[in-house]
Amino acid sequence: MINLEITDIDELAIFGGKPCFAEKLHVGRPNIGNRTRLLARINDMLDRKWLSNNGFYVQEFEQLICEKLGVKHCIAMCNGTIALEIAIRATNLTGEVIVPSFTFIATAHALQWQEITPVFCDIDPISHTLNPERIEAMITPRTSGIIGVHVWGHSCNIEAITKIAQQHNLKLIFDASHAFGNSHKNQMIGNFGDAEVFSFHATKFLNTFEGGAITTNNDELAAKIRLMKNFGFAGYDKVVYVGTNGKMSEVSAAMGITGLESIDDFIEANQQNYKQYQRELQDLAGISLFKYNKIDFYNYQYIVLEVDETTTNISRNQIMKILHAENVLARRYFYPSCHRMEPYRSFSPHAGLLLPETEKISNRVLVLPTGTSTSSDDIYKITQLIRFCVKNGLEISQKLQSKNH
Ligand code: T4K
Repeated sequence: MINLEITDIDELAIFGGKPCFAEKLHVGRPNIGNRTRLLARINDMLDRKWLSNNGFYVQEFEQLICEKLGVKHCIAMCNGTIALEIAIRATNLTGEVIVPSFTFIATAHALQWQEITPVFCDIDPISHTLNPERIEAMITPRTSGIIGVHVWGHSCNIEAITKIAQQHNLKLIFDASHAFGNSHKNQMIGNFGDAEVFSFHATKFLNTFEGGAITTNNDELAAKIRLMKNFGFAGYDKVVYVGTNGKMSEVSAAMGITGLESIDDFIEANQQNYKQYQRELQDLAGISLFKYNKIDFYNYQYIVLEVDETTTNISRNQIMKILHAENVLARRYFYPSCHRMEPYRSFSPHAGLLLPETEKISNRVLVLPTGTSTSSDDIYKITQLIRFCVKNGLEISQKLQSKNH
């Protein structure tokens, strides 16, 4: 194990020292499966001369996902955002839809893109997902549905949200972009609500370069989604529905199938990384790592730190700046939260008054590098840097302020 050589705050890169890492360390480095098998699939795809439009590999990928998740239908798509848009349209959402503001902007945009108003609801401070106790107060006569987001792969309080949706006759979709391979009380994510939506973007635990999918156990809805993602074509020369182009390409599906073969290795690497971060930060006052329960499966795709500045004397933003200078590109997901981004900020400038936990959490979280390309030495150095920042919190913070950082 290497030692972190910084002993004095002036040795930090932000104050002119040499960065701890020669190369940039990214959050969201892609997990890549077996290259030989991927390239063999791509060669085969080229030989078949079939590159898109519900090809051989897309069908295999969808089948594998159905088997893995124990769900009836999987419709693969070109990305998670289009999948969300299609799920929203296929479930007839209109007017207003209740969503968390603490999510990637795509969740809100997928609604607004279709002139449906996202109504932001506060989150639970522990799970970072929709707080069911806050949902009913957001329902109006225009509300047509709820979209819960399994943030960091931690499932929403599915039972409570489903009950509210049923009582108020609302459609229910889950944005499961972070939750591929995860479970909720012995059932795989992908089986809940009217439909669930996955992202297989390059930065996701399982990636298809760009990609996404909708899963559902509803036959009628699945048939409609299939039409919608292919311009509404129900056969040659026959369009029966308004549709768009949401198709996944063959090369993406080949990447997805190859990734699925290595999924246990990805989880193992992520879990080991998570445990190491946990071990090395466990006794650091003011710093906590997002917790997962012990009952469910997780992909541990995100390492999420919460910084309590009242204890650390150094803010989340200051720690991030220091890490960036050291070439650790930690990210403030999801800051600012959706309600503070356009157009939502202009539409509803006071939304934050109803979102105290969202405001608090979005000012505290920092996402750190993990995945198959993050080594144990990297994690050791990152955690030592964070420990150094907290140990010297006041001094560093004052020096940063004096230099207008
Ligand atoms: N719903 C939720 C809850 C989501 O989190 C997302 C996506 C969606 C919906 C929409 O799904 P998609 O339409 O994207 O399928 C990144 C991802 O682009 C985005 O997919 C993801 N959520 C979000 C949480 O993170 P950015 O704006 O942070 O991306 P970017 O380009 O800054 O990349 C993140 C880090 O990954 C960087 O440090 C660079 C590194 N990276 C990125 C790529 C693309 C690599 O090392 N290699 C790569 O190939 O949004």
